[in-house]
Amino acid sequence: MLTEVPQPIYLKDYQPPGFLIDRVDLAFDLGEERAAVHARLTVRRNPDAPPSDGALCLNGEQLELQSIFLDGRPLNPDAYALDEESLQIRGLPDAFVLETRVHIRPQNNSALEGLYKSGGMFCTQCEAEGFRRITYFLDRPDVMSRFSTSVTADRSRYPVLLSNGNPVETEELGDGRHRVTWEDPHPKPCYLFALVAGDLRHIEDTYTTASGRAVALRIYVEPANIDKCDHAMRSLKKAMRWDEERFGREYDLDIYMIVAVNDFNMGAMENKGLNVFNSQYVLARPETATDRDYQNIEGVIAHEYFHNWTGNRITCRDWFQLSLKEGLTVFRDQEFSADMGSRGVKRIEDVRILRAHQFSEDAGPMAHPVRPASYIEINNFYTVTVYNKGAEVIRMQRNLLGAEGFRKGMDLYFRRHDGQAVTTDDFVGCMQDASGRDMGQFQRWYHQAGTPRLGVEGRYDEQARTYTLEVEQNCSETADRSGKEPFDIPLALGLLDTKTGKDLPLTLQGETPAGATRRVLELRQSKETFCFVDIPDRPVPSLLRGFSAPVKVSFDYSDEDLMFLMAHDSDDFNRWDAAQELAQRIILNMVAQYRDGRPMAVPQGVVEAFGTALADDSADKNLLAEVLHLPSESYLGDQMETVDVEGIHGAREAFMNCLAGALKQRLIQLYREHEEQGTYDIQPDSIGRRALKNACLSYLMQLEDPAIHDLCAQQFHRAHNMTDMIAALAALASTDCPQRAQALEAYAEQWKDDTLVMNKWFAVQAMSKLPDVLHQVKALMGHPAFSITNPNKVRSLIGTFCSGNVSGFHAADGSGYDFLAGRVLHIDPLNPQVAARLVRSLARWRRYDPARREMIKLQLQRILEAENLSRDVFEIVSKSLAAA
Ligand code: 7ML
Ligand code: ZN
Repeated sequence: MLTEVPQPIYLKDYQPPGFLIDRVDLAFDLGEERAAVHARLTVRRNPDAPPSDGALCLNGEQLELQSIFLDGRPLNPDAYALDEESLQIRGLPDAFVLETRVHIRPQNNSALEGLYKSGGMFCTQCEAEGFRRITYFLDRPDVMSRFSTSVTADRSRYPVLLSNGNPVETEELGDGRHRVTWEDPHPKPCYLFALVAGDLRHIEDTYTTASGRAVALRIYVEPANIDKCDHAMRSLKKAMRWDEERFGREYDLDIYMIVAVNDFNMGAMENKGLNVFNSQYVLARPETATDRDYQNIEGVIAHEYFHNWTGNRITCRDWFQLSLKEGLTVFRDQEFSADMGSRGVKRIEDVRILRAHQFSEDAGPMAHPVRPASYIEINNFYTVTVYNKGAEVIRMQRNLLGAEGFRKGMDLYFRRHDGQAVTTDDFVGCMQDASGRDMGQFQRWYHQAGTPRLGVEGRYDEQARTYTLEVEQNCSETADRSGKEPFDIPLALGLLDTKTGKDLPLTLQGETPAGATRRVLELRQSKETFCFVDIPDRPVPSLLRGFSAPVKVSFDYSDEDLMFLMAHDSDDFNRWDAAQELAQRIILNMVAQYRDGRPMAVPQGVVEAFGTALADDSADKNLLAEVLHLPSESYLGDQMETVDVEGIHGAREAFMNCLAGALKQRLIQLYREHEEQGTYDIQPDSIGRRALKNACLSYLMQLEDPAIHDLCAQQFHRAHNMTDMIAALAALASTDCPQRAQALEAYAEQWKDDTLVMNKWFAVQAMSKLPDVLHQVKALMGHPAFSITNPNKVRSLIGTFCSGNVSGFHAADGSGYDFLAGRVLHIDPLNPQVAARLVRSLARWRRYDPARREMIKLQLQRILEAENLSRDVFEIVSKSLAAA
């Protein structure tokens, strides 16, 4: 906790470690009051270290040192020094064995970093710097060691004792206690260490690798959840097969274990051979989990599995390189999900997240490059920029090198760096060496923050039958002040013939025609010109197909151009994007009309364009549901000079209302045609049917029509799956009708014993559009199913309200801001990571009107004045207040 002003750590100060730790032998003795940890470290000086004072400085926090031995002898007290964060030892030989024994208090660990208790079980979370709360160690990823771990605990309370690698010994100790010893043959950084002890059941399966080795697969859960593991197991096997087929990567141990825990700060963790998961990314049955949950589970299981190669075997040199493993692994899990379901829909979902969260991060006070240059608290850098923009930066390399060149680069990366701790420069170096393409300029994507904007102009020359595109790139200054030189940008595009709606063959001046209708142009200069020949008429350009780079594009499309693209573009993504752009444009116009006291109007042609989209019976239902899913209020706000909270809410509601009213009959028809039939499955077509039906329902529920309220309540009460149940409940929760309270009560009664299902109940109420939502949220904090120490509960109720419910949170009286600041101050001493995530909702205060700006600023100042603020919250709040 904060004693002086926390100081940043800089990438430029990186030094290799002075010592290496080849072996670690850990012995845990788990008790009800405390745990004793014995560590035996086999240490030697690092031959590649720069000259230093020769002292060994081990990280350690909140440890009670009991004893310390050097080469078997107690260490003289004046040979070492202890402070709050470290243990320093002087006068050491070149190689030695250091033994420490410490006590720690997992029962009191509410920060959920290091060793802690979740319900009745012990578990660990060590990334990024949690291992230093377990024992004294060089807690940095470039120190890789062979681990053995013995765990001793009461047998009846903790029948299952797990750690990384393979079990090598089991002992009954006679006094009601038992011990299991594990050995991990693969050297690893300590952030991949894991331990689990508890009363757990598991399901088991086997996987035979491409080379014919059998791997035991186990998923461990609390006994009550044993019937919710099958989907996770199927997902794991699919991920293992996919990584063999697509990347030639096989699993490398005899056993792979996943444990689901209820108290977890993040989504999951890739500990070697022993993944620990937030239970919401493991447990699913049709009655308890939505289609989205099923997809998330498949994606997160894959993500953690893929880390075995991209993260564990090849790891990060330091935490500035976090995107080396995270950007790459997100890219891999996105590709996997695209192959498992619909590629076009997956791309839309991923870009929606990137635009809504990463573009907004880049434009605010927390902007940072994919490879940051400094940080105060590394936990604050597990961001959409490092993860999702990092994945886009990988995808661009594939777009530039082609699938084959990229695969060669990946093969080289695995060959060259297996077993090492490396940098993002090393990764790009492999892409360059394998392809021969100069990637020097491309590196700027890693080092410069900010979202480039492409200003595109098109000129048609009737005489010459040429179409010339001028592309100018710009990137505004960001809060981190990383300079802005032109980026190396792959721009995929096509040109549509206005007569036929078909793609034209693309030939650049001076080329021989090759017939390609989609091309990737490479932009390197701040201004580039491309001249296409043999173009029969003024075409409509389809720019940035598939979102080939994480940039914003401006082109002077007319409404008619957008409707044309919406109807004809051969690129699924751009067809959807044209609809989004059109809806955004109309809604923002309506905001201006509303502000000026004019009536809000939706052009008839726009209603018809959406009607035409809905009329197409052959359309992919998932894609159609995405078209109906309008840009969110917060994304619309990002597009304005100053966010107009009431205007955006009013305009977006009015736009939906207008479509719902005009297209009512068709929406009802589509709803009826896609009602539940037969048994539930998660085939893309079934998911699409539900997505489309529930999108129709949410439009229809805008109409304040009692018959539709009944229809919605009926769907709720008859639903056999959670997708349909929660869609109906969410619509009711925002509607002032008699069916609302009834449904909410019935749900709570049915699901009061299922903690994950109750999280959805909190979230739909936190999203309510009704005026007393904050009052409800406050009341729900007193509900027996709520807990302020459980991150999932806090995110479902408080997080959903503060980041998902724009008009509720930004209520004009500032009550939402006061509420959030109070919760942050309450949670920070318990769990700084969770508090720091929540407080981000206040970070972009300068975007609002003067009255809101002042109120948010006061709350930020109130937080900053608190005593003992964590570094986590301090960094976000101080940067929010500082950036101009
Ligand atoms: C991203 C994770 C963390 C933080 C998981 C924690 C992880 C670090 C961990 C995509 C899919 C699933 C989880 C996450 C995520 C934020 C997000 N190493 O594996 O990256
Ligand atoms: Zn990850």
